[in-house]
Amino acid sequence: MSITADSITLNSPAHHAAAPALRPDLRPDLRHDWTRDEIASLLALPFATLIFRAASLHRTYFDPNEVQISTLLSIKTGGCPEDCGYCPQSAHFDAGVPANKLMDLEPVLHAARAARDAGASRFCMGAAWRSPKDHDLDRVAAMVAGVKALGMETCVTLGMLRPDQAARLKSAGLDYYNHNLDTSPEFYGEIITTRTYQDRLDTLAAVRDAGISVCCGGIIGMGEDLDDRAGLLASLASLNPHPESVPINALVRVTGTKLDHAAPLDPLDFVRMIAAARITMPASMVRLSAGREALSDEAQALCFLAGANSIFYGDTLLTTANPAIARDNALFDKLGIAKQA
Ligand code: SAM
Ligand code: DTB
Ligand code: SF4
Repeated sequence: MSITADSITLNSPAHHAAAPALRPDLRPDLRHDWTRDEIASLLALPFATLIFRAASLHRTYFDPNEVQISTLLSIKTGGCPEDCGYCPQSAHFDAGVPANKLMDLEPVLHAARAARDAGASRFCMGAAWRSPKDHDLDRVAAMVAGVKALGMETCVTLGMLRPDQAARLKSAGLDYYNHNLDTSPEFYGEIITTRTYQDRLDTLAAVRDAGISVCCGGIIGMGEDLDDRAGLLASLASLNPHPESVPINALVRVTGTKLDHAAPLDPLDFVRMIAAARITMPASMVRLSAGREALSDEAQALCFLAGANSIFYGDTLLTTANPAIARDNALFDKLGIAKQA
């Protein structure tokens, strides 16, 4: 059975329920040939049509009333040599974030246990590095093994990786590596000059080749246009397989960074980006990441409707504010959302 909405043909839940034996990579919704123009057209659809289409696909792949709770910990904060224009941890800006050393193992495991006890099933550790030094990687590998032993899904984001470093993390039990493309290839140079788009793609290939799941997304609200947003999604969806996890961040404007004065993002454009990510990568986790602190409950509800199925939970992301746990719990209660086990 198919439904036609404004000339777009949808596969209904009934259609998918009738074909459970299809391999995920053979399912008709999983395309790797999305063009930028097609995605720009998606982003510009009438809002109700876009959300309907995204929500319909969402429920063919996921329980729409379940959201995964992740907790982030900055295991090495500040003093980063890269010049990412959005980032308070870059040493190129004075955003009041002091440079710290890599944390010891025990406090990291303590934080992971606390996150697990608060309901998180995924623990993501971030380090403000261009790329990890091998002796630091051994210490991070011990953290990964320790968090994994607590029964949590593990993710780290450490900058650029060589293939042998990815293999080292895989053998420690790492589930996901986060490394974002951030924006379109064309707009990228406006934001970052110290590493190239191709550097990022090379790291993603090393992660994929090591057998680690890929977590890769980007940021909107940096002054990019709709075409750049489409270009980011086209780059992500061209990866084969799709990243299993796609964080969509709204810029958190931090005083002292290059993008401090970027124009504010319309929350409905954030919802549109979530919806287009869901449509172009329907089987991936779409993570409603940085920027939730500035979103109303109503805007977040629209993001969940549009296909977001993961949030970061806890008062801080890496260095910036995130909604308080009590507010998130109240929102989940109001919406009837369950935390994914
Ligand atoms: N240093 C590593 C790297 O960039 O490869 C990992 C940590 S980095 C902080 C992880 C991601 O956080 C960035 O790729 C970016 O997408 C996001 N991010 C950083 N600062 C942000 C901000 N102010 N607003 C929104 N997202 C941000
Ligand atoms: C991602 O895409 N967003 C998270 C996670 N990956 C590591 C990080 C957001 C960081 C926001 C800025 C900060 O708190 O420093
Ligand atoms: Fe460094 Fe990552 Fe921040 Fe870029 S985003 S400055 S690489 S910590």
